[in-house]
Amino acid sequence: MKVALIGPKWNELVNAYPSLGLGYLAAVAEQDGHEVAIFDFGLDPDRPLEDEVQDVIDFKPDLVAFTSMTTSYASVEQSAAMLKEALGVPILIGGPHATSLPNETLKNPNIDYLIFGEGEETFVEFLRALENKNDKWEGFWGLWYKDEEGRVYNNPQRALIKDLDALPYPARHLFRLDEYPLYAPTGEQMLTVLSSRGCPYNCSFCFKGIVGRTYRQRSPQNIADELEHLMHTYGVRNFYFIDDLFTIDVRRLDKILDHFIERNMDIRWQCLARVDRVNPDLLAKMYRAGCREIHYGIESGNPEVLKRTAKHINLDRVRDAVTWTEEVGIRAKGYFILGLPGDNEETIEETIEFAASLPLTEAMFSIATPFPGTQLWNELLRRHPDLVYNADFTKSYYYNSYKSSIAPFMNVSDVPDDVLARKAIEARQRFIEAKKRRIYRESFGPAMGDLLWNVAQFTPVRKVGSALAHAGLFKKFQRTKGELFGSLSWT
Ligand code: B12
Ligand code: SF4
Repeated sequence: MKVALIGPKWNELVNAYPSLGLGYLAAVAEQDGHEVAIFDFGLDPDRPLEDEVQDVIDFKPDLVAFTSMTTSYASVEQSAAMLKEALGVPILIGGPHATSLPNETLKNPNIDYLIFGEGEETFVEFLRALENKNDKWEGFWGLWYKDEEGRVYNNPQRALIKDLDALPYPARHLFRLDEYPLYAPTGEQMLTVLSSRGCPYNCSFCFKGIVGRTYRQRSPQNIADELEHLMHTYGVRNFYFIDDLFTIDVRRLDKILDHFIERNMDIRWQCLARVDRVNPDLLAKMYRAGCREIHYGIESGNPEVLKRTAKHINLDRVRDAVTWTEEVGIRAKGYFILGLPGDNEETIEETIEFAASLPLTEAMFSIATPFPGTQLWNELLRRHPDLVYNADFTKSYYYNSYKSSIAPFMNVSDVPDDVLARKAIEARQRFIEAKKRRIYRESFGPAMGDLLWNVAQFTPVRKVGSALAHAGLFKKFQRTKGELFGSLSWT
């Protein structure tokens, strides 16, 4: 069968990395003998949807299959209507949005089938069944479908995949890999990798419906083999582990690091981690194995608000983890959420101050958005029982450019919308200022650092200082100037 897998558009934002979900689905379908093409409409936000759709029509697929997050679902609806009219073939959907709102999704007349949760096994069986003209879908685990009157039927949910090593590597050859704007700080290309699935925690803002709470992991050998394969195939040596929890199983991680070190893999990588799942020894070894950046979910600087996220971390541990990370030479990036339940102007101020006080290389401030299927969504429903899902979630993107105006979407805090939007922009500016000031203090000592910082607030003075620093006149300053100009210690 000819299968078109589609990643939808995401407003005016670029899909910065290929969907590994689509990559895994394509890989298992190819392994089963199907001809697969991946169309990532989100790679070029400015390209008209009509042109994207025409590419799919020209491919002449027997099946069109969409992935979708809630933020990009409105674009799926548009594309599905165009493709149904032009091709008349079955249309299937899977991914976080379909799994969080399956009934609502299947109400769309152009969407015929829905695969719930983790997709590989159901997808392969579905393709086989479709090819064999089987249309008895009752008892087909993981599949939702409709009858001719449009009534929706659901089958039992399929169990999570146990042996992740048994999956083929994602079919990266089907993406236009060179065009994704994902780079290491050195400007070199970076690829994403998934070494585990699932997370046992249940934070209030996080959607857990796909990979679930059971932590499943690939073997260290299998992960190191994939990286070597990527190095040889694409000439890439920078990697981003997008696992929810890369560091949760310290024994497994230790073995992964051994592979990287013993195989002499000249790689650089970054990962996501919880602050309570790192320690100084582990971080030092991670550095030796090529780790150069860790992203921590810190969420709030107010203990009560943080507690309500059910993240189960505390501010002391945050400070320790970030400090240890920076001390071993790994860049630390912090993710913060403004406008959580319990947030008021004071607690938001605490979050901004806390972020500014940490030795982070980077900080990202998002505005809380209650996605369907999360605890935040349930909290919103409790407050507004009549609330219905509204495809306007498209507008909820908060990877704000900080230039365009941002508006909170379904605000769950006690802070007015306009204040929240203003604070999100202000938070980033204040973080950057605080970081620069910290570097002055570290380079010249507290008193001299403060003095120079104050003087440097005058633009002409700052320009001269910058030029002198570049010329190597301030030896101590030279040591850290990379950080001021954004290129710290990746090599
Ligand atoms: C990497 C990532 C991103 C990347 C996207 C890369 C990409 N192109 O996919 C970036 C950074 C751009 C991103 C952005 C956002 N993300 Co994000 N992201 C992730 C993350 C961490 C990993 C995704 C992944 O690769 N998972 C592993 C693969 C194997 O799983 P999968 O993609 O879900 O695919 C499997 C199944 O869903 C299913 N499936 C998926 N598609 C299809 C299609 C068919 C036809 C079938 C049969 C099956 C199927 O089968 C796949 C294989 O098992 C997940 C968290 C997570 N644990 O998944 C969040 C997650 C997907 N993101 C989320 C959110 C909220 C966002 C943002 C809204 C955040 C924001 N700040 O704006 C944006 C929206 C982007 C958009 N395009 O609309 C939520 C989604 C919630 C929702 N209801 O939509 C998640 C689940 C995080 C969470 N736990 O809450 N994200
Ligand atoms: S935010 Fe992170 S730790 Fe919390 S449930 Fe989601 S993946 Fe797990």
